[in-house]
Amino acid sequence: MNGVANDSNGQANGVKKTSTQLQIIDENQHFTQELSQSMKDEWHLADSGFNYNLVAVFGSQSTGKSTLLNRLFGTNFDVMSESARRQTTKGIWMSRGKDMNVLIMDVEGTDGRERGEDQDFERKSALFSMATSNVIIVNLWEHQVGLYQGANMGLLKTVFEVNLQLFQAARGKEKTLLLFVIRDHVGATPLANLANTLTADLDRIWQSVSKPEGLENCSINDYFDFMFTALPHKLLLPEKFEEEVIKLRERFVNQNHKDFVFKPNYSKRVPADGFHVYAEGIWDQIMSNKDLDLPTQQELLAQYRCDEIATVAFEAFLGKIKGFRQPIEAGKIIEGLGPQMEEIRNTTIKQFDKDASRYHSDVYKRKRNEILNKANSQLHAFYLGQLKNLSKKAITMFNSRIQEKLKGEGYDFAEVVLNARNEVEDYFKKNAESIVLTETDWTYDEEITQLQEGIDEIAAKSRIEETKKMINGLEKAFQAQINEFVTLYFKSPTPDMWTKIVNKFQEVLDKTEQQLLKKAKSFNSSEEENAKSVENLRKRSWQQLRKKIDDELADNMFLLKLRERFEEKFRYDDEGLPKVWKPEDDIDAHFRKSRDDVI
Ligand SMILES: Nc1nc2c(ncn2[C@@H]2O[C@H](COP(=O)(O)OP(=O)(O)OP(=O)(O)O)[C@@H](O)[C@H]2O)c(=O)[nH]1
Ligand SMILES: [Mg+2]
Repeated sequence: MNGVANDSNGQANGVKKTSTQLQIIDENQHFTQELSQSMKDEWHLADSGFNYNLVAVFGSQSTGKSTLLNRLFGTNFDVMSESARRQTTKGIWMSRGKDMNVLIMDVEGTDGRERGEDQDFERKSALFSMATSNVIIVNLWEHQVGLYQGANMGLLKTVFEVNLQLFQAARGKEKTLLLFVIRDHVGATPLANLANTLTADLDRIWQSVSKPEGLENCSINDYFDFMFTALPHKLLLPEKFEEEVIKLRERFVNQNHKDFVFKPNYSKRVPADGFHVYAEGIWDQIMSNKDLDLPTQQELLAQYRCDEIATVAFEAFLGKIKGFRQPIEAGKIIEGLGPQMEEIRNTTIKQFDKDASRYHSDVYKRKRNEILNKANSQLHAFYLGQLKNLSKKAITMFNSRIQEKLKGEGYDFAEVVLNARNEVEDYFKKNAESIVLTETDWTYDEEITQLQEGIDEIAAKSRIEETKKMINGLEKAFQAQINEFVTLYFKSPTPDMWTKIVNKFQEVLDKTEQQLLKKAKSFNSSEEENAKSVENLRKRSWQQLRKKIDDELADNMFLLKLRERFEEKFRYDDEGLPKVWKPEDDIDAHFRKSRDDVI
């Protein structure tokens, strides 16, 4: 009954697995969806990078393959019960060797399928095993050795052909180890002789394999290394069998063993965290009957995995930079933004490198560039935002610096502006430089130019205002002086009064002009500007003088003055004492005289 068998295999959703082994390819040639999870949670190999190996077993049906694997690696693959005597292993099973970073594949025995079904699955499983395994155990009975036409030989021919297809380009560089395990070795024929017979057969099979163009003369040793070993009958000599198995196990676990099986050039260079993707990709390719070449497969795997790794790293990156947006948009300047961005970006790249650097190096480098550029472009927005805020701050600083300095007296405008400009430009440059990340071509030349333009604008405005203020001050002082001397001259007019007024006016104007030119120097005013200022000053001072004189000569004012003078003459005597009128005085005559004097 199926139900019983399924229960013992822990079947769920059509996938057969127990806690430690997984049927990665089932009888219907479907690939499991659980490999990734098993790699992680059951076998704990997903993080082991290149530090794992893969062994597959080939051989005829019911030759004790599963039994051997279980003894060698401490696995729990199903074995045929003595009483049932029927095919046990279907499809391909996988498990992790006990206490070792080794994945074991128990492959369905050859000749297991009905006649007429051809060697379809045999070829497919051989392709799959060759593309993934470092070591292939070829399991055969002693009595099968030398049977050149035997079932095993057909399998080996398939293995060779398939291998040529896969590793053409890697000739001599990447190899696979074929470890022949001769079972039920009686001992009458020494192992060395059996090995020789097998080697001769292998050569003959190799000759019969049709080689691709250009590889007609290639040697079997370009692609394979061979090892031969023999085991006694497990049932008849159980202790001896166990002893030999323990010895054989050493070759898989002891790196210092002279026959240690896992040489570096047997590795298929698939990082453990990408194994499930790679294996499934290979199987898909085999199923769709497409030409399978490993370099392409490795590149595809690298693209897929590097993208996956990049996505995870980039999501973490986005989470970490989220906090920058709000303050920058609000116009704030983030302290230490440069080092913070650098740190976040480097952590992201490191996270990516950790897993992705094991993959196909061109793909990895390309993807690394991609994620670096993506990260940089995200950060660039913050860079520009911070520059903008820095520039605003620099302008504010400039403004308040000059306002502060211009409050006092006796400043040199040009010097005030220059000092403030240097200070804020230094401030901007220092802070801008601190947010330029390594491995970017970020610049802030344009921003500096804009800042300088902003400063120029403020300085120009301020210069105009300050010049105006300075000229106003001079004019006020000038006006005060005019008022003073004109009033004075008008109080006691004399015939040369007008000449005196004009002279005095010229004298004060000359002095004021000199003051103006002296002060204009600190405003960096041009000759043209100075000429214009002087002209204006002259024009306005004339106007002021005119106005003052007009005021003095205004009707009421003038009459008042005349009356004052008349009264002085008429009512007071020559000593300035009030006149005492006597009856004989000619008041009329006195009145006329006083009036004429005044007019
Ligand atoms: N003669 C002999 N029989 C063995 C040996 N090891 C195991 N057997 C028996 O051979 C039978 C098949 O063992 P399995 O380990 O299931 O063989 P298999 O090659 O995995 O079989 P399939 O998966 O069906 O192809 C079992 O009954 C074992 O007890 C051995 O060294 N010599
Ligand atoms: Mg089996």
